[in-house]
Amino acid sequence: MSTQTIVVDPVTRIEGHLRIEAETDGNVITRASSSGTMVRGIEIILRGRDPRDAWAFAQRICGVCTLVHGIASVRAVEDALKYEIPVNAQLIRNLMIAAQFVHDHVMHFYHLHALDWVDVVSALKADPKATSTLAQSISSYARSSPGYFADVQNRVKKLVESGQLGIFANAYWGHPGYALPPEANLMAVAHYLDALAWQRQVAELHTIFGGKNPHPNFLVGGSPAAISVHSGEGTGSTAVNAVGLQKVAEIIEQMRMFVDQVYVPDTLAIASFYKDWFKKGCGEGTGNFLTYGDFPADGSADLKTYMIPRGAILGRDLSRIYEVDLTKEEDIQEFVAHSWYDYDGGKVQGLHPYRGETRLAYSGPKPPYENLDTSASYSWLKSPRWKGNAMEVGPLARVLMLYASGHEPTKDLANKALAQLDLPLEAMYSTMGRTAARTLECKIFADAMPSWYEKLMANIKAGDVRTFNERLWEPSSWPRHAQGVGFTEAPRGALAHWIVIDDERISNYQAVVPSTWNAGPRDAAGNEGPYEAALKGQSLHDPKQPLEILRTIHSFDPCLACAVHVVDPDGEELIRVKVQ
Ligand code: NFE
Ligand code: MG
Repeated sequence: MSTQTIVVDPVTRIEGHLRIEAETDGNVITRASSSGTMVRGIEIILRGRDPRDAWAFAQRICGVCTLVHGIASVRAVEDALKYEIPVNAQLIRNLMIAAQFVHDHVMHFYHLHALDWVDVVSALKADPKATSTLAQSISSYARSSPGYFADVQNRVKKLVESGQLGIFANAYWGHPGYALPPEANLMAVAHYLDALAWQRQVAELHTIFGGKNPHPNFLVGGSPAAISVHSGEGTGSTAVNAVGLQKVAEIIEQMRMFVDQVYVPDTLAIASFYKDWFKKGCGEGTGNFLTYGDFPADGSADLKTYMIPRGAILGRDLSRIYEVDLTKEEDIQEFVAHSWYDYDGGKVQGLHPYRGETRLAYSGPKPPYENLDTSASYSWLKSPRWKGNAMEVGPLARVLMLYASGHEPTKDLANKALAQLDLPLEAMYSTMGRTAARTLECKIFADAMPSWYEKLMANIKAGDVRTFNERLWEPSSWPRHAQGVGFTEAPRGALAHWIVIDDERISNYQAVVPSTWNAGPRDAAGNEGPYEAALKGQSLHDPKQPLEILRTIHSFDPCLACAVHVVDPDGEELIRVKVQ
């Protein structure tokens, strides 16, 4: 058998810069390596600042998961300063986080992942009338007439004839791995375009509660906009009024309509043509899953009230959920054995984020180069581990955690979807399982939004319009030293920020991000990260057109902008904090 190394660099239709190297024996991947090739410098500028401002900087880590770093940041400060928030603020945060999920997941499916499964060029061969019949057989979505699909087809035809494919450029069109009939391809392309318009409208939910999107505003201790149902619309009023609240209800309905009538049926339809991608050996990661939890039922910090539970699953064993403690020194650690960093105590140890160090040690190849030296360091990502295990975070982890903990809506939806596709639960441990889990949780979170909205409205009607806790807003009342962790479930998985505050200022700040968990390199013990594990054993139809690599990597929805750490170009130590 011939061996070779396939390089995909940059992986496109993601956020940030990712390189995949896959060593193959014949057409089968025997060893894969995931490398974050970009550096950023946000965490460092947080040092010395007022902790109440941290969210505004941290949020700029990424423009895709546009609010999650803001949420993690304000929660970290609130945890450090023992700062409770009013129930209305929690409900508003739930709505904003859920809106981020729905927006982000739909965009990922259509705009970043769909073209791995949908052949745009084949859509030109579709019969618009047959496409309409197909669309109407799977959904009641209004935009499904033959004329509508003929219109879309003409638009795509013009693009292809112009030779400038624009948003559809650069894919392996015509690859035999594409299995959809032309009509299904045309339907999906139409929904790709619809999703573009839809996402622009629904992003407005963030602007109502947070002033803008991307990067809505936040506030340590609550929600930034006051609620005043009687305040007027337009200039001079920054409060959320009755018109804004009514708009929120409409957006929730718009979100649910698109998820129910477009995203869910499209996922099921596409998945039914790609059942091979549910099989063992097709994209399973490490078999270990981690969630931090999110969506508190009320203002309390009691994890038992959270809709998404916290926990760890090891080795696919859903009968046992391990407890996860974000503050325990030995539980969550980041390793740098194969990262372009060093630690004060050497490269082999792991450090808990409260003691995290970010210290450049670049000894990689200088461009132009052929290959990474994967026996040494090969990524700007660290390798986070939970009790030494490489954990997958994200939609699949959450759906399994909800399923394993007996969440009825999840069990019901998952069982129905699997029955429709005639697949066992084990099929979820795969590339298509991960993609289907994203759709499934999107529906679960969208469906939960009306109950949070109704609670908020009931509080307002009962006269409780409190959105902010003013206690502790005076820094002189803070303890001299405090530390805390703020966590959330971001679209790509468990996210936490750890903050250390000394004398009213930030003395250390560490973010361990979902894509770092999933895309990180091997650790000191040689354990692969989830991307690396997921690619191993995959066979490629044509190593020159590694569509299969894109399918599996995209199923994780990579965001390398989030995942990389901070460097100082002079190689100086940037952050060192001693635990008390
Ligand atoms: Ni930049 Fe992010 C999400 C975070 S990624 S997209 O979701 O946090 O790892
Ligand atoms: Mg970090």
